[in-house]
Amino acid sequence: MTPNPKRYTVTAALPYANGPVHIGHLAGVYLPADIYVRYLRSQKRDVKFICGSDEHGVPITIRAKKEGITPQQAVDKYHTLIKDSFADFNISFDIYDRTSSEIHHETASDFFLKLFNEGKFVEQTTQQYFDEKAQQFLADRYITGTCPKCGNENAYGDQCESCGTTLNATDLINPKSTLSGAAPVMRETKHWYLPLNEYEAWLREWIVEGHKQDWKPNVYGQCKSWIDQGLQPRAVTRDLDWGVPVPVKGAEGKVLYVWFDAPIGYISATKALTPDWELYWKDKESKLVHFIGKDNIVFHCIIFPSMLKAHGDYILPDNVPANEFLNLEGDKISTSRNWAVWLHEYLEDFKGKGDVLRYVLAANAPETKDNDFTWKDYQARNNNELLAILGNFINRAVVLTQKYYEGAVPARGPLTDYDQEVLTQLEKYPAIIGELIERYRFREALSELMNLARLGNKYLADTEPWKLIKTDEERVKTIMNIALQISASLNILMEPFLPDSATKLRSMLNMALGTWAEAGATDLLKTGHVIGKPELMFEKVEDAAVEAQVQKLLDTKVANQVANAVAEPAKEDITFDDFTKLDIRIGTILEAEKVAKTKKLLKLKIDTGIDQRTVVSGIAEFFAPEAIIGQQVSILVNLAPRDIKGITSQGMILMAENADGSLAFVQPNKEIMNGGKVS
Ligand code: B3M
Ligand code: ZN
Repeated sequence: MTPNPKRYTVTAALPYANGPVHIGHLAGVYLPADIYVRYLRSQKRDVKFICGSDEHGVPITIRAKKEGITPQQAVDKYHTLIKDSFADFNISFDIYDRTSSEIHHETASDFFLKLFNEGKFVEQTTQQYFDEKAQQFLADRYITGTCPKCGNENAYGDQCESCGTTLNATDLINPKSTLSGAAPVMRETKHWYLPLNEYEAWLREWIVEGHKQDWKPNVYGQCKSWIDQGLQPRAVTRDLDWGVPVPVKGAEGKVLYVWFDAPIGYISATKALTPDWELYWKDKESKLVHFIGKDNIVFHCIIFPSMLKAHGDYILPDNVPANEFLNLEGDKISTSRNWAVWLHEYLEDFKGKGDVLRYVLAANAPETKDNDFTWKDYQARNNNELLAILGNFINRAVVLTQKYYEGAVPARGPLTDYDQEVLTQLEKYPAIIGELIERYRFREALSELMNLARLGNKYLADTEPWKLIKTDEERVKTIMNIALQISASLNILMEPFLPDSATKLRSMLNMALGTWAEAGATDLLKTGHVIGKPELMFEKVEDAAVEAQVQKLLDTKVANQVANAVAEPAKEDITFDDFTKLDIRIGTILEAEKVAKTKKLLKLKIDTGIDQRTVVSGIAEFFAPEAIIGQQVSILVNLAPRDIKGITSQGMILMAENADGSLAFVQPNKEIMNGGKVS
């Protein structure tokens, strides 16, 4: 491996402060970044872990408009929510800043000015879409239309989320303003462009030739295809009233494009963190790593590096280990459809189980392809892996040590070949896991960590100290010593993945957090050291808990169906006389029971005011018989009697049907006499 750099600057994409964060964010960006950083810290490397809220741009103004609040109120609300969620999941940023801060406005403004003064931008007056109804220029995100590449009818003016193509608003077929719905018109406006075409040759050399080996194939491939298609000048300013004002004359009413200012946010946040910030951004011996999701690749690999290059003072990213997307129960995670597991909601339902989600998301991380999160898998990984392998091993080691030696680590005697083999394997794990982490292969790293726990489990299962204690006490001392050494190493090696559980384990072992270099040692716990009391590291996740989560998602699906449902067109006209033939009355349900051997039918006895009669109705899936007795309903009383399952049904109850097929009674909104006419 290449020699270690002097220091690391690790950034995680700045989430838009326009909504809470969900498991897709965690799995794709923040968790891998956190594992990497915790590992580096354990290696005693000099690292700064930088993040914050992205508080500018159209995503914010759209959200604010939707909630009827100001953009400032929106970012204040979501910045706090997001920041707290990250803290709750132990994402260990050195700073979680925000781009509305003064330092950031100043830094972004200065950055722009330097490039402006050095003539690094081209100025262009172009025709841009303008909404005459709303009297404003339309940002790309305020325009939707049909994608020219794939035909998706809801593509945005900057990107088609269906096929991933980056677009210009003018590429869209049948553009529409999302502000007013109107078809936008063209108007003249002046903007500044970063001529990416001038950086093409350099980008080709730096990425296509320079990073073929060490960047992930998905990242490298996207970059190469961008560069191969030929780069165009890209506007870095916008007509918008929210953001960092363009700091030059004649630019009133214009702000920096959010993708120009946001990555500079990494620099401003570092400035806010430490007076030594320049070391982390300008010294060639610093290694800059950007953790992002795949939709941010072009901005971090092409545009931001070109900005840094144009500026001239800054280092470039050494790697951009972008992940693919995480789906949820087979469907794309979507904020607008509420198809997500929100981090703050998860912790309400699974108190103290942050590590379980970290584990499941890391074990199933979308590193090389899109992956799917399911609650069934969540339960299985908790019960069959965390609990049955890791938890079980630690528990046995600690409980038996307490039981046999009152917690004092016993001395090892002579080693068998098996003991020796286990210790040799133990010594290898820190390097195996560490190397995988350094290559951004967190899923495999975690699986190696579990293999170490498996090794411990198997060792105890093979040697059976609980049986041997009756016949060979000396031998048991050696076995337990070795089991404890494995536990102590596990503690160090699991900390990047499972920080809360590592803390618990440290109190069980009564030890301080060691460094990565100490892990794998065969005498991490000295003979005679007294360990602490056993605690349960993981609990079983019961069926009911995950079923409730699945139900929550099903409810969301129904709510979406209802929200998006389109009513059926009206039937053919009838005459008033036709209508008056229907004799509809209000009645009261007196009795209700299920019709035997059917799923859908209820037999009802109804007081119609005229008589008491029997009606068979297909509503059993939606109503429990006992729950509807006494309810008033509308009943068509002059429908000719029919035989249903051997019962004569006299009339029909009127029901209203929802988008998901569920039913409700058509009821009067105050009590009406039985027999009251409906007309
Ligand atoms: N806020 C996009 C996103 O949240 C954007 C990232 C900025 S990183 C400088 O996906
Ligand atoms: Zn498309």
